[in-house]
Amino acid sequence: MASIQRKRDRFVLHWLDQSRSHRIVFLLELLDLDYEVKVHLRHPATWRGPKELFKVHPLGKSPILEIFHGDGLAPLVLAESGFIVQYLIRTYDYSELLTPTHPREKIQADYFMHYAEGTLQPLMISLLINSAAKDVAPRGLKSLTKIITKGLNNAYYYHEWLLNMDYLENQLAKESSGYFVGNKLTGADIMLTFPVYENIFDNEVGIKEITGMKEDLFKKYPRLAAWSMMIREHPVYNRVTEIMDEQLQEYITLHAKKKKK
Ligand SMILES: N[C@@H](CCC(=O)N[C@@H](CS)C(=O)NCC(=O)O)C(=O)O
Repeated sequence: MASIQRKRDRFVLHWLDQSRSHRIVFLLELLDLDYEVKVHLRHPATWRGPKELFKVHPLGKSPILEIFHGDGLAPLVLAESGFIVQYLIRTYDYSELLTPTHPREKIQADYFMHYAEGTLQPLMISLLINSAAKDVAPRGLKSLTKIITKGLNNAYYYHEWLLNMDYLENQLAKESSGYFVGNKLTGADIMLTFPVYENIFDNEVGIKEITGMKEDLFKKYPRLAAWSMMIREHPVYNRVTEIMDEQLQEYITLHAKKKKK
């Protein structure tokens, strides 16, 4: 009975361009759920999200997922990617498409869903902020800022990032299936699409710039590279990229027309 009711649930995803929210569309498509995407755009200069996001959640971040249960009540509003992914898989993965069968693998998949935002992503953000510090430093202090932030990165963040890259490469070697947990795509892979595929392997020039890494990423981490290519070529991931490119274009055209009026 409960699952029949859940099948009627409708979802509204607050999606921001070039953000973590892409992986939620990937999951909604994989689970074949009845969803709609509300497009939000970053401010071109500050790169921050728009104030409309604050109307949906007090932190004004994306992704935010609204779940309508068709009972006339206010929607359930979920934030935090890892939590959203875990909740959607636990509640709506009726055919266990993304749910590991072995209890230990379920725990391991849950761990990686938290690890992606709890450990890996903050390191990436710190590296990014340090590399951007010189751009906001006053003229005359740019070189000094660069020396200081490079020092911080080499003493901590870059070292930690390398430790995490080795950890993830070894995890893929241990599983030997091409996936992070067990022998199929799970929430772990979905959560890692953003930091590993989007931020690193689909951004080779950018990641070299923010980390200062000289080696060839694809040679140093062949398993992570192969996993990233598997994500890039995944038919549903591809479809989601096409859907979102289209929606983004529609949104831009509509807003350009509104501005002209
Ligand atoms: N840990 C949160 C982070 C959310 C977050 O920082 N989202 C970014 C997009 S990737 C955002 O909304 N940035 C816009 C802003 O901070 O103004 C999650 O995983 O959902």
